[in-house]
Amino acid sequence: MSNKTNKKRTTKKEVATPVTKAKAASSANAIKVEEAIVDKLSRHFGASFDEATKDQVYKATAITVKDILLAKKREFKQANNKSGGKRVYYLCMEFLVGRSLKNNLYNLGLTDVYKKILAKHGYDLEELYEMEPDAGLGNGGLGRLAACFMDSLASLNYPATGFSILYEYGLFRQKIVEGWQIELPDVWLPGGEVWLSPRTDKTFVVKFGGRINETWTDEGLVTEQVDCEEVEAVPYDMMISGADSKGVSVLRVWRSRDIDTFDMNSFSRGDYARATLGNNKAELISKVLYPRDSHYEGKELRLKQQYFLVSASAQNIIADHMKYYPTLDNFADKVAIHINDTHPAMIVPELMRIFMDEHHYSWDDAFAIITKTLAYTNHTVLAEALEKWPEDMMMRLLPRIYQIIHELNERHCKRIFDKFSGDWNKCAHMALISGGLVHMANLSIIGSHSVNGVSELHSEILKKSVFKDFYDDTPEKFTNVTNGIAHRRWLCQSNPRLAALLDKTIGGSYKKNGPELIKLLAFSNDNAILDKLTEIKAANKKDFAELLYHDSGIKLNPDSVFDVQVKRLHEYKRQLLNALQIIALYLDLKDNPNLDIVPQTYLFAAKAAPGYDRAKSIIRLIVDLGEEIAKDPVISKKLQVVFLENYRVTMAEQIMPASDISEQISLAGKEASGTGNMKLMINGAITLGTLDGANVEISEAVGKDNIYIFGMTDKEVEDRWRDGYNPYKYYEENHRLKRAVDYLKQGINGNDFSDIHRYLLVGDHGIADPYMCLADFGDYCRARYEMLNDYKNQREWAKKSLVNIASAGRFAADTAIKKYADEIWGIKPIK
Ligand code: 26Q
Repeated sequence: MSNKTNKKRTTKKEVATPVTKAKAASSANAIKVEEAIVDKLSRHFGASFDEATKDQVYKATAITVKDILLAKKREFKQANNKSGGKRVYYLCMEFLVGRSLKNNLYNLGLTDVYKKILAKHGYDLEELYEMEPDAGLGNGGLGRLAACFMDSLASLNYPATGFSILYEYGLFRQKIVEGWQIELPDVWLPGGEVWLSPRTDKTFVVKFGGRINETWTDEGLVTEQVDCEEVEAVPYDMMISGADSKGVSVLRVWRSRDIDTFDMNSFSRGDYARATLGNNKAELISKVLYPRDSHYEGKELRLKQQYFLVSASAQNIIADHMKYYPTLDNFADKVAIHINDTHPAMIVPELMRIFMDEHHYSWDDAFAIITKTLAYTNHTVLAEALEKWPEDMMMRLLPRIYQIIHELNERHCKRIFDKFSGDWNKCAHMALISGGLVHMANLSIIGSHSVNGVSELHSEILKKSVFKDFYDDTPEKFTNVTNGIAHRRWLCQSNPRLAALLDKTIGGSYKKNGPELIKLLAFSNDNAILDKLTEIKAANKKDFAELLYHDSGIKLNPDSVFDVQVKRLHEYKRQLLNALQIIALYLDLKDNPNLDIVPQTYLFAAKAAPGYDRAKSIIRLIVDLGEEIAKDPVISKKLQVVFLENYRVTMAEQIMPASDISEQISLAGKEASGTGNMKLMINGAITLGTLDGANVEISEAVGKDNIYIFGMTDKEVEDRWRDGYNPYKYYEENHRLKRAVDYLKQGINGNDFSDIHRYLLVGDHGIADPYMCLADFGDYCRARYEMLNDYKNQREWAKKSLVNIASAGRFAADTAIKKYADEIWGIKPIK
């Protein structure tokens, strides 16, 4: 900018206009920010910009952003206090936050300010982003959903706190060695800690084990837990800014600490090792995230983690309430608490304990208030994922919680028995305790006023089958809230080229109002825009190919179609079905290398739970298949299969914008919702999928010409089971399928996969082909064939892509959050 313009800007007349005011504010901002970074560098690292390392500059920058967030949060909290409104507390064992610097700068509208200042000192902001490790405090969909919700809550100005655990190690880092997944610890704190503010003044004590003492005093019955292990819960706050809003969400994560860190007796005896032993025991609770999803495992430490989260959070919520009100009578008017999946279900008995033992409420009064406060979301229908904890473990570890659950069960079973005239079957299904196990989903339902699934289909399945008896009992509790994604992160930040095109065509209002993306439909016959979409996708694919080459030396052909299946590895998600289809194509090409096909690149990324052998051998199959194909100089020009190591939020942000085909091929009725399907859709990928989870709603939104649906419906799946499923029949009937399955036995890349062959045809420790890959194979190939044929017409393809982008607005997390706020939590935005 010339001096002349600068001078002009300072004339009296112009200073008064809003535009120049904003500019002046922004340069004042810039000066403040620059000073702040210099100050942080000096105070934290004793360095100047010139002397500091890149890591130090990242940290100093992050700390200045944290300071801005703190100030913003303080103002937001004051406004909330003034309004006396209700607040939501979102309890979840997982928050898969990913990186924070880019998201917070974007949401604060400060990206350009920081970019300029850092450039002035020779730093590229994009490069600084790369210094930040992902906060991987979650397994997958559940944890990422919680993180997206924090973003929306802040952006819509809802007062919200997320509660979780500060795992020292997040989800393991995945390495692939000779086709096998190896798990390495995820050490994220050294770079991630800058986002956490310790609140050592706000600790709570969580009790495990011991005995329950009941004594009658003048004030009535006093219940105490004695001879128990006491663990201190220390809160750390992570702030998440809303976009273009006053709101900041607080994610409060608890770290466990031994109260008695030092054993003086041992020390005096000279046993120094034993003197500090206690330390490690309590700290174990927040040491590591359990890497299992979709499969429950009754490990004692996990139960301790769950109660640790629940108890610290419940005490915190009640203490906060009592700071402002003299009573808990109005608790449900001021507080909404969300149970995200059953993992925090012990909040029900924990609140009962605090209400009765500490605030002397009667059972009935406590229960009435608590159920009005709590709401529960279910995220799975898989039987093996439903949590059931051994009764004796709970009795020993959490004696008071067990007593309360026992009493809840007695009262609940009696009521059901009376209501359904002695129907024992119903009682057995709905009991909180049966067969020596505590059923956490049943506990969550009876403790909540609202129960929801995460897609329309899933919520229907809950009512019709998984929770049918509860639905018959209290139909008014059941509802649906379809999942959503933080579209500002998954579209605006990860795909800046597409965001710029949208800004130009439909304006920027979709950022605050996702459904406005629908305005893009007006351009569906505009060839210039369609060509631009094709160009953007090509540029994104090229970027991704370069990044991958730089990071791992793998070369992709950006002119091929990028077919993407990225998600956790699970049998029900059917990565194996995709692999079988690739094998069939590979064998076709071996027969006829001149086959006229669109060149195809299959990109897989998935972590398998460490003990999940079947999932691990499917990874190995995909890796070996990729290597085998790569050895063939002719076929590899048309077909490439790549398994990307260590899938995580940051990788997802890079891959979504570069995808053409979105594989959403779970067996119908198994995927609760899926959210990767939404992220791919909003980036213009077209879904190849079954009528499962939110795919059903995606299909309704885009119309049948803009999605490729195949396979059985959930109803057909049920019928097929009932009639007796026989995978052998499909194997015999479909020549390509038979060849592909038999090829597993022949050896791929020198490795034998007859275990998978057996699994599909005769059943390896169980029924054959339990997720019906063989039944859906034929229709999958049919849909894929049509899809690839349509891909050849790039204009038509771009049009489908445009319709997908335009229709993705209803899957913005903001939409889901508004529904939770209005219909479930009863909270209002702060003015
Ligand atoms: C339970 C007990 C012990 C140890 C671990 C667990 C555990 C941990 C994580 C059980 C399940 C999970 C995660 C489940 C999950 O991510 N579910 C996904 O949730 C998404 C958000 O609603 C949906 O989109 C997916 O369909 C669903 O699979």
